[in-house]
Amino acid sequence: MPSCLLFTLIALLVGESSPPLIVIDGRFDDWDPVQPTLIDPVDALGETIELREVRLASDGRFVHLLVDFGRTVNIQKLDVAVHLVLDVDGERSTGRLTFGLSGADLDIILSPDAPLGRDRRPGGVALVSTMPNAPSLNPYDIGFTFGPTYASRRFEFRIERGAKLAGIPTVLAGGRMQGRIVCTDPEGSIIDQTAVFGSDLAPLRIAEQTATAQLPSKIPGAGALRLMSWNAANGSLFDQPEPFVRVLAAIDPDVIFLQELTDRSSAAQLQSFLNRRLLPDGSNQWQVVFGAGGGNLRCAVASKLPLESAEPFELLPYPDWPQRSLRVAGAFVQFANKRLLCISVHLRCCGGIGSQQDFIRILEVETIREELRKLAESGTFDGVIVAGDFNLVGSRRPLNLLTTRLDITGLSLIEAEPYQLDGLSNATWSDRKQSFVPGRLDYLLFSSSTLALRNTFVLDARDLNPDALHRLRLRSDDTASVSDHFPVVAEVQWIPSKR
Ligand SMILES: [Ca+2]
Ligand SMILES: [Ca+2]
Ligand SMILES: [Ca+2]
Repeated sequence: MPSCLLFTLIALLVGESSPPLIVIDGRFDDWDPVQPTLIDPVDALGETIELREVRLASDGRFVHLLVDFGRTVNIQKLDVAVHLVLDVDGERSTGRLTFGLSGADLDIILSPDAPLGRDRRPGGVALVSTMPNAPSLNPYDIGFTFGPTYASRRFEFRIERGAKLAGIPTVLAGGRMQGRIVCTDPEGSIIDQTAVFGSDLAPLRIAEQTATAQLPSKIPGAGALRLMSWNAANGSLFDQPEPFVRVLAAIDPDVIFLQELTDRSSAAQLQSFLNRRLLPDGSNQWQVVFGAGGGNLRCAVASKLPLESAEPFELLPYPDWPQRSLRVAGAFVQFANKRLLCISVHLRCCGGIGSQQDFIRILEVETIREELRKLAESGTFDGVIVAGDFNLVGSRRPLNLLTTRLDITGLSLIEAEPYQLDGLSNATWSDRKQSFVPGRLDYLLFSSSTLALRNTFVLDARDLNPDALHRLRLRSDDTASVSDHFPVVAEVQWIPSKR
């Protein structure tokens, strides 16, 4: 056999046996090996959405789509609706003709229209059966998720294969599917639509779905610092303490950045809680800085290392809005003979790109940046961590302002890129009772000139294998049951200064 033919055969075999590993993280380099399924023409001039390129990739567990929407948008916050119409079994005999796709079984609606009688669009994602009088469905039932969570022109989507839903063939379980993407305005008129596309699917492999991950062990010694940021779900830390305590004990952080404590709590209460629950020897090492501002939602920084309040972040009013203050807390942590400035933040919730809420997030970040600049000029610290709930559901600008555009001499922040321990996504938020699907809201930024990032991950305890859960005395629903956010963990070390 000529060697070139042999190589072609090997390449074909390798290509077939190992579909590309698509990770839902809002980065698209994993799609490089995947050819476009179709390219839709530029034919929706002046509209919110201009459907362009679609790619599709399947593996034994998932079907993934990469869609170019032609404009920078938040796909759960559109003023039009996008229908991902699916014939989940590639059979015309099941389902029914929907938006010109015969045999369609499911319609995944991004930014669904307002319910009858209301004018407000709920936002998020709806999953609808094409069959009449079908029971209502939840997009979490088909593991539907996408990235990025912030505004983008392209989005990657994931659908889990094998879901059994009433009245619908088992979702994407066979060797073939068809789909069509259709965009409609509030009157139901079609703004843009792709051609019908079909695809053969990789063989289904969903037999063994047990979690396999370990919790990364802590770097030993006093030279590394383990940080953890967690949105405590409107004070449920104190209302439902057991799962929180088990998670805190398992992660064993040296510094905790908390958000969504309430104005009914205090530094003394949190300090006593951590010492009593995490240090049964009565050694009282935990100290707490509790944000004085932020109305009824408060941030805090806690550490077992020497801690003092970073005064400018105690109460940080909005510029030109002095009666309201940011949800923030800041503390200097003494670590390996240096001072680390730790800032816990909770930016304004909700609102897509260009919304008032997005404007407020940008204003909040500019305010924090200005205080950082002033502190950096006075030279009272050696490194910075900014961590918390950025609520990045509009533009990416709040993050950009603290990272690439941080124009402070000697101080540049970069984002840690933690993934869930199953390696499948970087989502930090999930709540099937809401209309929004899992996404990344939480970020941890560090000053890269003085700090080295050694390890970072998002903990969804459902990813841990049974042995790890047992050893850590964790339950698999401990993170998901107490908060809609997952803890974000990172370990840092000082970079030795060159002399
Ligand atoms: Ca990706
Ligand atoms: Ca188009
Ligand atoms: Ca069908």
